[in-house]
Amino acid sequence: MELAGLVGKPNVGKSTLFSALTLVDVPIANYPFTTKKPNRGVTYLRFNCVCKSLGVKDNPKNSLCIDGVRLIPIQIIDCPGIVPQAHLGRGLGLQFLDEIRQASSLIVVADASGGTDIEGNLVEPGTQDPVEDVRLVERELSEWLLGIISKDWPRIARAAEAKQATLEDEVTRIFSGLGIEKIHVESAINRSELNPSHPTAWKQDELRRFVSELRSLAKPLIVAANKADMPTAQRGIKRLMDAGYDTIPCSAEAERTLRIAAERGYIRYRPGDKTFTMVDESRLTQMQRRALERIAAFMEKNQGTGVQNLIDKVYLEVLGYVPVFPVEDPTRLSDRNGNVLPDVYLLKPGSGPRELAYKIHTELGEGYLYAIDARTKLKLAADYVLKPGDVISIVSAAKRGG
Ligand SMILES: Nc1nc2c(ncn2[C@@H]2O[C@H](COP(=O)(O)OP(=O)(O)OP(=O)(O)O)[C@@H](O)[C@H]2O)c(=O)[nH]1
Ligand SMILES: [Mg+2]
Repeated sequence: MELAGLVGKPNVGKSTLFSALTLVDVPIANYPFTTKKPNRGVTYLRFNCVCKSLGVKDNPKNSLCIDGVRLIPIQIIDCPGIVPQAHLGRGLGLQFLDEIRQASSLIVVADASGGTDIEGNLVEPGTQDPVEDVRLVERELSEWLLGIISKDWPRIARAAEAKQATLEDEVTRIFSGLGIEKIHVESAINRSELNPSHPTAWKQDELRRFVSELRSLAKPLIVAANKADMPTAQRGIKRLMDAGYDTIPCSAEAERTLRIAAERGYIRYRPGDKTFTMVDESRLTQMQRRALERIAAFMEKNQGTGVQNLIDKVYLEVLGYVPVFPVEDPTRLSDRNGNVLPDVYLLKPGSGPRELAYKIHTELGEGYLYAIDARTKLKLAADYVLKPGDVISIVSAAKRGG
């Protein structure tokens, strides 16, 4: 399962967003450091299922398909707040970042309304620049990486110069648990314009520049411009977009209210809907009714709350992951137990059927022979690149898989 990390300065709404996405109840309050330890939960990415276009009548098994929309589970972690100098132990430090080492996406939650200072204290809305919320996280993440590499740097640099190992391999090894790949390391060396054959001469600031390039290549940040329901948020959203960040406006609070109200049967609302409908207004207090009216007005302007959109966009648009349906039997589109379209896998852009095979099972990958497109029943070319919604049957020496 892919893992998404929610990070950001305190009091921006990370836990509200987490709770909206997972319906896990966690403490939420309007002061910094409400969250002391990371919270884990599961949310769902929505992808139009292939069942309709393939004329599948049975409801697909295993992962949920509701009205033709497939729900792909994503694990999500809500982190404690990050303040300036957190890498030196300020606030709650940065140790909790160990929990999101494997994250395939880092979502920086920013307060687009500009109503909290850099430490997360409440200020007059519109007075804080949300771009600073993101810069803070970029700086602290780089310092965190710098801390990891610094310990081993003298040894790595000497070994590389003595040609006992290559610099790229050693750096990749140090960061291996972080999903940083050799290609990222190579590009970061190029971009930071440092001499790879003389790393012992790199100064601390140059090493910092290198890891900061590495961070932006290997761990691209996506910005959730939260509190978009506030009147001052429009300017903040524009600032974030103008600064070049992948920015998705949202109101975590509105989404959380709606999901809870839907769960209790007050309204009809499915995550991602552009609007909601009342079921039984008489059960609501006047305050609840007013709150829902405000949310309805915001959703009309914003085409929804933006929260479900955030998760879908992060994986399918910004990171460009490819949902693929493996099947064992290309005719019946099923696994060996007869479950139709049993699973969906998210693959990195550019992946081929062999990567899919490895993702299903190492053995299947190792014995990989070829793959069949279940739509055409034809064998795929060896260099075939998977597309969203492909239905693939793997033929392997280990077993025929899906
Ligand atoms: N207007 C508005 N307020 C929000 C929204 N999301 C969260 N808040 C409010 O922001 C405050 C902080 O919310 P939390 O979810 O606790 O923030 P956090 O980022 O997890 O904070 P820490 O755990 O302290 O780092 C609370 O008062 C929330 O009600 C939103 O979308 N709109
Ligand atoms: Mg929190």
